[in-house]
Amino acid sequence: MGYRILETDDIPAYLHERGHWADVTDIQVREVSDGNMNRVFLASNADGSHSLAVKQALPWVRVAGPSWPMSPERADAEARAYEQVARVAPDKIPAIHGYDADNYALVIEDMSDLEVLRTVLNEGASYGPDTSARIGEFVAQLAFATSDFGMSSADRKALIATSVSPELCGITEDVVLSEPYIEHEHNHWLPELTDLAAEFRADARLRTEVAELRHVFMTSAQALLHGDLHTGSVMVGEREGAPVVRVFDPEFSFVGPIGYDLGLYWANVLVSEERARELGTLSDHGDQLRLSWAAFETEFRRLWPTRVDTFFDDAYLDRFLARVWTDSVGYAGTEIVRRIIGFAHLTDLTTLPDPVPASRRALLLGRELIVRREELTSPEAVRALV
Ligand code: SR1
Ligand code: MG
Repeated sequence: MGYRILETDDIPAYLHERGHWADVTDIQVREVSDGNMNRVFLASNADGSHSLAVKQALPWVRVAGPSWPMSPERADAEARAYEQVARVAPDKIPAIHGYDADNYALVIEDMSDLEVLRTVLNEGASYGPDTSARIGEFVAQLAFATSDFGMSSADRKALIATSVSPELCGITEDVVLSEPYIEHEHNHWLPELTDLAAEFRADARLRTEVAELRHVFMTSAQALLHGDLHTGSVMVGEREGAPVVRVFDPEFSFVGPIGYDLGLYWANVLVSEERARELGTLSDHGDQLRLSWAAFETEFRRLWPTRVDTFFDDAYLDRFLARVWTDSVGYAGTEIVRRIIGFAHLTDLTTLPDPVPASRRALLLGRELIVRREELTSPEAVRALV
């Protein structure tokens, strides 16, 4: 049977047919779609002993509707990415119960006992000691395993070929890495930011720096990325008394520059900090960039002796990590900017009683991160700007 868009009422029979649910008289389903792109349903039985999530890609961008068509094949990229992460960091993603390529639907672990990191932070809670370190490790483990250090050159070529994702990369090249710096119908901003939006569009230096980051995004094939690693792609909580961090939604996955994953996380951390500053709820925000970088670097260096190609020497590792750092700082800047004057905004700012001061501060920080990334060589240097 071909592709059909699933509705809430279809889920019981769907899960039964796919072998995930025995008793369809004991199932409750609700739609919990939240992100920009897809539909998500949660199914559970009456006593809560069995529950699953179904995520289906629609043939359009969910929040825009059919006027913005988008191939549902993005779900194939997501399923492939989960397969790669499951090899090296299975503890940091949800359990995957199955992928239905005909319907572009993933059946995954129900994580409704956990919370989206952005929601936790928006409510004024802290990150806790583990979250950013786990994210840094996640990026290092996925990146190392899928780089030329973790795979043979031939296997890498095959991975690059199977991970090509032109449509989703096209979204990023447009909505993140160009549209905010030109006139575009997708862009919108608070009226009080019109002066800065115009200033950014007229800033030739800024445009050239973004052009470079965009070109690196288009041409660098360092490792398989998550591709959209913002705080809405991370679930956190506790299970059996231990902290749990799960990264999900890797539909933007492709082989690209590692700094794009770290940079996206850092941008969302920095924007969340501006929200907390505005509300007077600052806690451990200021340490998260450093913690995630330290965990990334430590894990990457720990894996380095296992590299498959020892022509890459220790001095090259230092140079490589320095390049990843600089790219990350730049991509953090582009992610901040696009979330304020581009298409997709962040609830961190939009739900503030007065979003203007924090948005202005974040925009200016974003520009600094982009244009001064080569001189910002440490977490402390970035802190000094914040
Ligand atoms: C048209 S999609 C806009 C954004 O939503 C996704 O979550 C990605 O962040 C993308 O850039
Ligand atoms: Mg997403």
